[in-house]
Order: sequence, then C-alpha cells, then structure tokens
Amino acid sequence: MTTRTALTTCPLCEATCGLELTVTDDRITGVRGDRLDGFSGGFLCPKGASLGQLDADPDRLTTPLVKRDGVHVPVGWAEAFEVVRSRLTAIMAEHGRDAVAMYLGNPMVHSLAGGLYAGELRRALGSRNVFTASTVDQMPKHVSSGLMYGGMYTIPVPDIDRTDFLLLLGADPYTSNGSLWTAPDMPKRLKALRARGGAFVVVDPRRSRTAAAADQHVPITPGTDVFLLLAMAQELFAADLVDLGDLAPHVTGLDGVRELVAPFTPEAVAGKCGVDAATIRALTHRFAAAERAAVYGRIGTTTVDFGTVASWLVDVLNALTGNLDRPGGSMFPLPAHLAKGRGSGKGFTTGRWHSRVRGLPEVASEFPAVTLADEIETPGEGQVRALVTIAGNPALSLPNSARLEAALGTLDFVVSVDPYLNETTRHADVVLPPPPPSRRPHYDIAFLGFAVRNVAKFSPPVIALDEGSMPEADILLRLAAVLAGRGADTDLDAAAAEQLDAALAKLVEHPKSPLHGRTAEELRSALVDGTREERLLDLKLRTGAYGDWFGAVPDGLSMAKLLANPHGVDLGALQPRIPEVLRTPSGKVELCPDPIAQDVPRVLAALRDRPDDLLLVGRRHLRSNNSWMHNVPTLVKGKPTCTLLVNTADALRLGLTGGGVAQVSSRVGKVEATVEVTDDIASGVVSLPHGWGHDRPGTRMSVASAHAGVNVNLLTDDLRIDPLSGTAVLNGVRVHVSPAAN
Ligand SMILES: Nc1nc2c(c(=O)[nH]1)N[C@H]1C(S)=C(S)[C@@H](COP(=O)(O)OP(=O)(O)OC[C@H]3O[C@@H](n4cnc5c(=O)[nH]c(N)nc54)[C@H](O)[C@@H]3O)O[C@H]1N2
Ligand SMILES: Nc1nc2c(c(=O)[nH]1)N[C@H]1C(S)=C(S)[C@@H](COP(=O)(O)OP(=O)(O)OC[C@H]3O[C@@H](n4cnc5c(=O)[nH]c(N)nc54)[C@H](O)[C@@H]3O)O[C@H]1N2
Ligand code: SF4
Ligand SMILES: [Mo]
Repeated sequence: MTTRTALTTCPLCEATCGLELTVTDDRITGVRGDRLDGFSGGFLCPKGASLGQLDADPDRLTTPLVKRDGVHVPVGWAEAFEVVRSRLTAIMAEHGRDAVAMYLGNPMVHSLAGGLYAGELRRALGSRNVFTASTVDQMPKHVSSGLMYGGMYTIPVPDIDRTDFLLLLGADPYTSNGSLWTAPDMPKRLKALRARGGAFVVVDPRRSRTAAAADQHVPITPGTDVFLLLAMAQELFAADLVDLGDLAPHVTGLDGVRELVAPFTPEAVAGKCGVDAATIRALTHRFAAAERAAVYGRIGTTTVDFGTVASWLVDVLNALTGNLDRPGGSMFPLPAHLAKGRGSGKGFTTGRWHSRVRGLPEVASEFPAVTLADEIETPGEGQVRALVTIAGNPALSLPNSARLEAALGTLDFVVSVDPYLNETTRHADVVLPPPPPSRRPHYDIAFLGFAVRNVAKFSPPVIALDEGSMPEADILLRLAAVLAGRGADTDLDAAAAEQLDAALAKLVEHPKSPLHGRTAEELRSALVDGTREERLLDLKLRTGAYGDWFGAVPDGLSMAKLLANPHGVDLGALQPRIPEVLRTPSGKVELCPDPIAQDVPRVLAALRDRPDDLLLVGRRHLRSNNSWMHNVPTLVKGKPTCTLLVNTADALRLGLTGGGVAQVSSRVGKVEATVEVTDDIASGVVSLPHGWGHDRPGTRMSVASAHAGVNVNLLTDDLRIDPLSGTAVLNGVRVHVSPAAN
C-alpha cells in the first residue's frame, strides 16, 4: 500500500476549488482544500469533501453497456461503438440528420473534454435538434449579453472583492457557491465585503442562507424581479441619478431605455412584486449612492417568464450607475485560453431557423429543451427517432418530465455518455461511461471566463486510467467520428495532429500574427509533449491574452508554466475591457436592443394580470448537486432535504402540518411531498428542490433509490417559456396544495 498526496481542481460546481487529495494506491482516501491555491485559499464544501466516495462509487459504470432484451449487459468498447455506428447510420440514412437529437447536460461544461470538443460533436451531428441544459438555466443571460455586447459569453461578473455594495436577486451563493460567477468561498468574500464597511442585499421569496447573512433581505413574489428592476431603472432616471461615467462614449440606446422604463414607477409595480414603493426607492438610492456597486441575478431571475428582460436589466442598472466595467462594479474577466477582442464584430442573432413542431426560434444554435418531447412525439418528416445524451439527465431536469420520460421510451435508439444507469440512461440502448474525476485532466474552459480574478490552472489526472476504461475525450471524439460517418476506429491522434497543423499554419501565414514568418513545424515541436488535449490547450494558452507566443513574450503563459504551478497562476485583478471586449457591429454597448425593447410591452401587459394564489419555486442544498450526487452516502445521510417548504400561515390555511404529506398539483401533474413548515418562505410561495425522484425502475443507483425524494419537474410546465431565450419557467409555477389523502 502506498500513500501520497496530489493536487487537483474540484469539478463539481463552478467555484473551481483547489483540492489536496490523499491517494492510497488507486483510491482517494482524503480530501482537503488546497491552502496554497491562491484563488480558493483552502475552501472546501461537503460535496468536494465527498469526492473520494463519488469517485469510487461502486454503482459507477466501468464498462459500456448495451441493452439486450430490455436488460443492460456489459460489453467491450469496440462492440458498443459498433452498435452505435450501425444504428445511428441506419437512422440517419433513412430519416435524415434531424432525426437524431442531442442533449448536452451540465457536467459537460465541467470537463476539459467537454469544453474542447462539444463544438466538434455538434458539427459532426449536423442536426438542428440540439438541446442543452442551458434552456433550463442561464440562456436568458447569454441572449441579453449577446444582444448588448455581441457575444453570448460576454457576461460581466460582480467584482466581489473590491465592491462596496451588492444586490443579489434569485441567487443563493452561500449554497450554490455562485453561478456564471466563479469565486470560491463566497461566504468568506461576502463577509469580507461587510467587514470593510460594504453591504449586500438579497432579493428572494425565501430567506435563503445568503439572505440570512445579508444586510437586508427583500422578499419578492416569484417571477416578478423584472418589475422591481424596471422600477429601479425608472427611479434612477426620475431622480436624476443616471451617470454612465467613463462608459458614456461607448454606449448607445440610453434614451430608448429611459422611454421603456418610464411606465414602471415604484408605485406601479409594488403590488405586483410584493415590495412596497418606499423599499424600492430606498434600495435604488442606496445602490446609486454606493461608491462601487454591482447587481447580480441568477436562477430566480433567469428561469422565469421574463428571464431575458430581467437579465438585461441587471446589466442596465450596472451601466446606468457607471458600475459596468469598472473595478468594484460588474466586470468582464479575460481567461488565459482566449485572446483579447477587436472591439466590434458580427453581433448576435437568434431565430435563424425554427423548431419543427412549435416553431420556436433557434437560440445559440439550439432549440429550447422543453420542446424535445414535442419533436419526439410528433410524426412527420424530421421527427426525432434517436437521441444522444451526454452528461445530462433530462428525465429529471426538464419540465413536465412524465411526458418527456414517456417520449424517451418510444425512441428507436438512445446512446448516453454517462457514468450512471439513471432515470435517463435507463432508456439508453448503449451507455458509454467516462472515467471518474480522479482519472481525468482538469482545466476550466468555461468557468475561468466568469472568474473574479484572472487565474489559470491545469490539473493532470491524479490516478492513472484503469485498464479497460476510455478517456472522455476519446469517447466524445469517437462519437463525433461515428456521427460524421468516419467510423469509431478513426485514428484520433492523427486527426488531432492534422487540426493542430491547420491552426498552426494559419498562425504563421497571417501577416498580422506575431508568429508570422515562423514555421508550423517549429511551433509544433515546441508544444508540450503531452496528450492531445494538453497540446491543444497549450496552443490556446500560448496564443491567448497572456501567452508566451512561443518565446516572443518572455514570461508568457504556456502549459509548461501551468504544469510548473500546480496551485494555479494568478494573472491579476479584473481590468476594464470596454471597448475591446465588444463584438457588436456598432462597436458600442447596445443598451436598448430591439428584441428586448419589443418584449417590454409584454411585461407591461403582465403588470395587470391577477396575482396567483400559490406559486412554486426551487432551491438548492449544499449537499446536493442537481440530480446526480444523491448516490453518495455522506451527502444524503440525516434529515431528508427534498421537502416542501410552506409558510406557517399558509400551512394553517391549507391544513398542513410539519412532517405531514402534502399533495401538490399543477397543470401538468401532481406529486406528494413531505411538508416543512417555516417562516423562511414568504406566504403564498412553496419551495421544492429539483434533481430528486430516484424511484424509477431499471436504474442502478442503490443509495439514491433509497433516498428517492420527489421529482419537482412532474409539476413544472413545458408550455411556459421566456420567448426570447426559450428558457423554461421553473420558478413561479402555479400550484394547488392540499393535505395528501392518507
Ligand atoms: N425544476 C427545476 N429544474 C431544474 C433546475 C431547477 O432549478 N429547477 N435547474 C436546472 C439547471 S440550472 C441545470 S444545470 C439542469 C441540469 O440538468 P442536466 O444537466 O440534465 O442534469 P444533471 O442533474 O446535471 O445530470 C448530469 C448527468 O451527467 C452525468 N455525469 C456526471 N459526471 C459526468 C462526467 O464527468 N461525464 C459525463 N459524460 N457525464 C457525467 C450524471 O450521471 C448525470 O446523468 O437542471 C435544471 N433543472
Ligand atoms: N450545492 C449546490 N450547488 C450548486 C448546484 C446544486 O444543485 N447544489 N447547482 C449548480 C447549478 S447547475 C447552478 S445553475 C447554480 C445556481 O445557482 P443559484 O442561482 O445561486 O441557485 P439557487 O441556490 O437555486 O438559488 C436560487 C434562489 O432563487 C430563489 N428564487 C426562486 N424564484 C425566485 C424569483 O422569482 N425571484 C427571486 N428573486 N428569487 C427567486 C430561490 O428561493 C433560491 O434561493 O448552482 C450551482 N451550484
Ligand atoms: S464549492 Fe464547488 S468546487 Fe468548491 S469544493 Fe464545493 S463543489 Fe467543489
Ligand atoms: Mo445549472
């Protein structure tokens, strides 16, 4: 038995914490926060602490599975890929490419393989029927950013370590550790903000952990943040508090915004939001008076009826107070694998094509996940007959899951890249399992672009690959090869070398490139002597914003430098990036984009809607991560966390008692859930977390099955979306609640 320590990066949430692992033979036997990681400083949450159990979960699949006579049996990789190839090729040949749909889930953005190769997979598939978890999550933010700045990933983040005032809406970073906002140890950073005399305010219908720690908690009616934000903008204009500061020459559309927000006075929206006019005014003035401030909105502002308008308003408020793109305000990170921008570009559009059944517009080259079931169920040319799922559990994570599950059961063929046999992959004809976290390299392609400091870190695999397993990058590339009609036994290394050569050739040929005049061969031989992914990443780093340009920039960044600095490399505090970061045709921040302006009348009309009796919202728990970590014993032990939160007055009115069972019903279905009575939730609101409901037959997750919980998405409605982004309405769902019959 040999024991050693090894460094890695936690891949489980967006906080990117550095971990110091104790490894005994081929197992993780201890996990500590890496104190020398300058960014995370040793922070560790219960999920990260359980990485050893997760990694060695006996229910984790170690070989591919193929379904024979309804039973999943283990097979070799070649056989599994051959089944995939023959079935998918036949379906595509007979019914066309759109007959094959793909669903990409959340862990896809947590892996280097996913970050590097998702694009290639989408291109190889060549189907319009691409769906991702983004349309049950953050797509509104991509759309508002795309329209305002020209790039869907150009999303500013609150400069938490230098700000004086934060307004957080629909987010619980004490629990989630932040999202589209990478800042390990949020609690410490928020405490530090208060310790230096600053303040933060939380808007949430529930007194969340973050709200409880805040200077002020503003309860709000679910789904109505858009009205509150509009009124705050209106008040800024009315009280003559608008001051764009240094941003002024780079902004167009200010007058348009003034006009749009004019009807939404604090008095006009107060009843709708459940926040009185005086509170809205005071909050606005407090925000405007702060030296440096930022507004931030997350799940409770995106997965709602007016998600895109609300996401836009978050940035509008930052801009109107001169806080956009300045230290202590809301800023644009510059990750190491990307180069600086050129200050203008093609911009961002949606609706370049439409979905077959509901005619929903394409957004970011995908369709709303809510319409996957429609596309499977509805006969006709282009009907979806096969599905590729990668790192996703749509059977639990998408609204109206009863309908979706039924639809999944009718497909001709399903292939899933997933380590578990779960609620989704039980429908798969072939399951291709990736290796556990300890066996894979890590670099955060996605999250370093949302980090509150510019940092870079690469973590090589901690433990060597087990015999018989396949790196996830290889699985994805082989799948792409099959989809492109090249067959699974393609020489992946040769194909990768070819792509690298093509990229290098471009770099040396371009007259404006700092590498102009050098040779591709020389650069190729200077790349790190490593895996395919490492070499590709090396190229990105060396030609990125801090790159060494193959020696042209002394002390510049490269894979070699990251390998020599396993605790990470600090590239400094965030810097203002406007106008360089912009990719709008005008080269300006478009403060009042047409598609958003055209949606505001819909908001105005909704101002008059009758209030609902009881609205359902979601929440997260520190020991849970969406749908897939309930098989880890330490994370599910103790009091069940999948409970229905009900306000004391509502419980009395509805005849519910704590520990009793309630029936919750909506337009699409009903569930029974254990009641937790608490004044932490506003009256008129109930809350149930998502990711539960592990009671389906044919799965292989023994711990999760014993802690099944209920699936909240049996209640959420697939017909309700934010039309600009196609994002599902998961918060503010109309429900009826009554005591369960027995
Ligand atoms: N009602 C309601 N529904 C929601 C939400 C909500 O707040 N309320 N939140 C939404 C949000 S924000 C999200 S992001 C989605 C998530 O929705 P999904 O992405 O569909 O689901 P996850 O629960 O993240 O499931 C991840 C899947 O990836 C697998 N997996 C884990 N690690 C790996 C890996 O390394 N490689 C591969 N290939 N697979 C892996 C897991 O076994 C699991 O099957 O859920 C959404 N659904
Ligand atoms: N522990 C843990 N961490 C996670 C995850 C997890 O499942 N568990 N999931 C990860 C993922 S995929 C994501 S996307 C992020 C999400 O990160 P966050 O957005 O911070 O997620 P939540 O913790 O769900 O916080 C959302 C809050 O919005 C409130 N809310 C609901 N409706 C409304 C509304 O209409 N208005 C307002 N103002 N508030 C509302 C809820 O009460 C809740 O407190 O978390 C990530 N981190
Ligand atoms: S906060 Fe997120 S990244 Fe950090 S240890 Fe927990 S799960 Fe891992
Ligand atoms: Mo998410």
